[in-house]
Amino acid sequence: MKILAVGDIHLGRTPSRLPEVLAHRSRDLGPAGAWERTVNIAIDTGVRAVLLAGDVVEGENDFFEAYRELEQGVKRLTREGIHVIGVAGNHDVKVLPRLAEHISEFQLLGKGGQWEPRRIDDNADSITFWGWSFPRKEVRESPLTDQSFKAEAGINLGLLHCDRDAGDSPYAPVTSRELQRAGIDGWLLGHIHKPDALSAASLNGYLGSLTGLDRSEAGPHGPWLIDVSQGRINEVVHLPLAPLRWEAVDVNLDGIREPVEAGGRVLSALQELDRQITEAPVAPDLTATPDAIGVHITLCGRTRFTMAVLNEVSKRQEDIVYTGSNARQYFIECLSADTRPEIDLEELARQPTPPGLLAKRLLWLDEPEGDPDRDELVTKARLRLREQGQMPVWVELDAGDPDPVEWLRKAGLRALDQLLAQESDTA
Ligand SMILES: [Mn+2]
Repeated sequence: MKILAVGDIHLGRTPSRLPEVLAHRSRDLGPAGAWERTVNIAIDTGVRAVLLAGDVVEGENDFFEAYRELEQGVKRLTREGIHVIGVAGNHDVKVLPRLAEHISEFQLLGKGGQWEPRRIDDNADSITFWGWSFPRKEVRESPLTDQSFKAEAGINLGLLHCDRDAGDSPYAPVTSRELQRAGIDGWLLGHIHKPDALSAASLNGYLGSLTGLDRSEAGPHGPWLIDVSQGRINEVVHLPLAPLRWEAVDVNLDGIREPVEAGGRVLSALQELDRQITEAPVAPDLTATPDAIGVHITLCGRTRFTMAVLNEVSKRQEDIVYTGSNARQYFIECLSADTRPEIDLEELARQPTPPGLLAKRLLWLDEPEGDPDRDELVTKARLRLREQGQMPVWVELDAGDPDPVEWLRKAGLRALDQLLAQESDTA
């Protein structure tokens, strides 16, 4: 018996930062498109049930859109005899139960924070799903405290939206230990969008968002195909079918002689990425690759053309920069630089010029902690960064203290680049 387990979908969310040329495909490239593909693959592979681990819907305001998308999928699945079973997460605590009232085929488990089992079986096997839904937006106590499962015959799996090992969290905090000691065969978890490495030997963890919602959710995303036979979990396969994927790529500019050469380097990096995506192992007979890739390019290596290349490449940010196999379209979602100057810092540091003084300070950064020059520079920077970080406009971000050494190095190298470019302009 096969089932398909789906993490956070967030219907209603549209992919941000799509380039102009892809804007008309925002539905198909976003959560709704990923859900449609999930339904297709569930039908094609003949699963018995599709499981939704909460945050199916982005929020209250997305009722109508979510209704349209969810209903369509649920109807198609149930027509094929496929169960659709879900729990509510913190995002859809109210909206998912309301949708369930209108889509009678959708089976919401664990309403009001009460654990509830649902058993499905075929001639040979049976699986019991134990589900718990968020009763309110914030739940500060573990849903597993005082909970014991009377495991049924066959396989027993938990379906839960929760914050694992996150301490004092308002989103149903649980510990790995609680999950392990629950006495069931596995856990299909929602909430954290980065998928765990699930396997037949260890089916206990986060399914990950169905599609990466922004560049912080890079890499393969999609549902998990789980095969149960002869009373055991036989196979667990991640199907990276999200139509849009985010990837980070380093483009090394070592040795380019003029800025236009960077174009070839970008292209080679994207070709290599496309090869990896195409060749990544997926279950046989299943096509599950993305249509579009939003790339975060970081320029690296030693070069004196960083600024020129940034300017040149950023002009292409609204275009498709490369079309890979299966007409897969690549666009540059974000561009940053972590390059080093071509020049010899040691030699430059001996010169009594502004670039020389800057080079000297960059070299101090490479010294170990305890070096007086290095420590003084870093301490000053830390204070200045903290001052900035406490300004009302940034406080909300709650991003913690940045690493002063990294900031100094990046800012210093960039300034050095510009200083040297000015010198060569006037020379
Ligand atoms: Mn979520």
